[in-house]
Amino acid sequence: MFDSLSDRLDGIFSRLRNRGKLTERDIDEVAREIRLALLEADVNIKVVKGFIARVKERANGAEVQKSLSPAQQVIKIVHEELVTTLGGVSGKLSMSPKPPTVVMLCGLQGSGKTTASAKLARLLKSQGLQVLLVAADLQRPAAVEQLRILGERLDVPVWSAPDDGPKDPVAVAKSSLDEAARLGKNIVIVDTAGRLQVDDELMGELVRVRDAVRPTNTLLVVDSMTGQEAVNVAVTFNELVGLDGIVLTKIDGDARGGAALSVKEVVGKPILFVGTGEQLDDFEAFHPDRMASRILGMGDVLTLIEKAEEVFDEGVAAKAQEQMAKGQFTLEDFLEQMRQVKKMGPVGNLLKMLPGLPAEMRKAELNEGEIGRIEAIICSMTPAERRDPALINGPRRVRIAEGSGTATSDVNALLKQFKMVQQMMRSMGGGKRPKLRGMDLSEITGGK
Ligand SMILES: Nc1nc2c(ncn2[C@@H]2O[C@H](COP(=O)(O)OP(=O)(O)OP(=O)(O)O)[C@@H](O)[C@H]2O)c(=O)[nH]1
Ligand SMILES: [Mg+2]
Repeated sequence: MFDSLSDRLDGIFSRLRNRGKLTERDIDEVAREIRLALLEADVNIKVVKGFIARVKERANGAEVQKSLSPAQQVIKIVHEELVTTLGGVSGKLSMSPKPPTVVMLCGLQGSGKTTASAKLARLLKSQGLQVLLVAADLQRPAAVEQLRILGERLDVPVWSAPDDGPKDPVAVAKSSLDEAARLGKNIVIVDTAGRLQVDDELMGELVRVRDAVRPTNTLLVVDSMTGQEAVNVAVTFNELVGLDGIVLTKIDGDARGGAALSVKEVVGKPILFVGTGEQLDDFEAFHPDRMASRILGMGDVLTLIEKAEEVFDEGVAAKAQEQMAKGQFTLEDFLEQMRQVKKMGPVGNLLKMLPGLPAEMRKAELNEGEIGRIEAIICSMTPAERRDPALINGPRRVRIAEGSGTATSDVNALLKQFKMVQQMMRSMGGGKRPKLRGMDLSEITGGK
């Protein structure tokens, strides 16, 4: 996700790391490189200009902290400005004081509206809400069926036009409110038709559907792969239909980041959710601070923990969090987590969020087989070795490799990887704050 931007920034910052004090010229140079990186990521030019001006001003300014190295200061500033650019604070769905809360999803054809409707239904249902899905896309013949299938998988009812009746999306939308009342649903999610181009007919229909259901939240679904163009679309939709927020989809692909980084500033509406894959649970509330950390390649411990908690044994998760905070994360905990992660199915997404993973590793898709290998290696260690990997000298490495049917280089790689994760966790858990929540960047980079 946003890999090329991450790599560029990583390169810029790693060159900075070896520097002592930064002169104004150094800062100019860094600013120029960041500017290029953002432009290449297809970020809106105005957004880039404002961003760079703020970074430069702050980096040259008086807010120099003695506790941070010059590179850390710049990274901290860039991180904070990224957070601001991404929207500052995490947005939320508005809940109607008088249920049902209606969420209408609109957007261009293929942007991911139907998928996002179902994913949102799943998320809200998992939070204990009673959801009704509404198939108000009567343009594409298979659209209703697509939503019906998704609803069935989620065990969420889908309201649609009668098979033999008139195909009127406004009527479907309107009657869905009665159906929600009848079924006692407190959330209504309306999936609407898309078009290839923003056209008057679509907008007219959308406005009529909107007026029929009076949404508590009108969300625009934006394909992040379309880059800055997506932002222009958002401006038009906002003018014509009125938006409350954005759902950014397909950020798991090789999107460059332009849409994510431009949309809040250009349209003035926050990103509320992101689609991170094709599966129904590949969907998250959007947190600007976490996204900024991910772009800067700092991993995303919070999302990882949150996601893990959905699936993890609560006991195991609580223990891991406690261990991390105390800086006592051992290979045994690592193994336990691996096993939990394995339970979660496709793991590439999750592992990429682990902090401290070098860029190349974040990119590598870890598959079940690799996890199996890691598991075999850890299982071939004695309990003492798992608790204290420093014990694992050359001969022990050979023994472990033999025991697990792997190569010594695999064992070495795992130990190195674990050590980095452990160091990262230590530097976050250290200090006075026992909790991971509320950490700031200086705590992440401070240990380095
Ligand atoms: N990788 C990935 N694919 C996604 C994501 N969201 C949607 N898709 C895929 O994008 C394609 C289009 O998704 P839909 O939900 O049908 O899009 P839509 O906006 O409803 O399309 P129309 O109704 O035809 O306008 C499907 O193949 C989805 O599986 C995502 O977050 N990541
Ligand atoms: Mg659709």
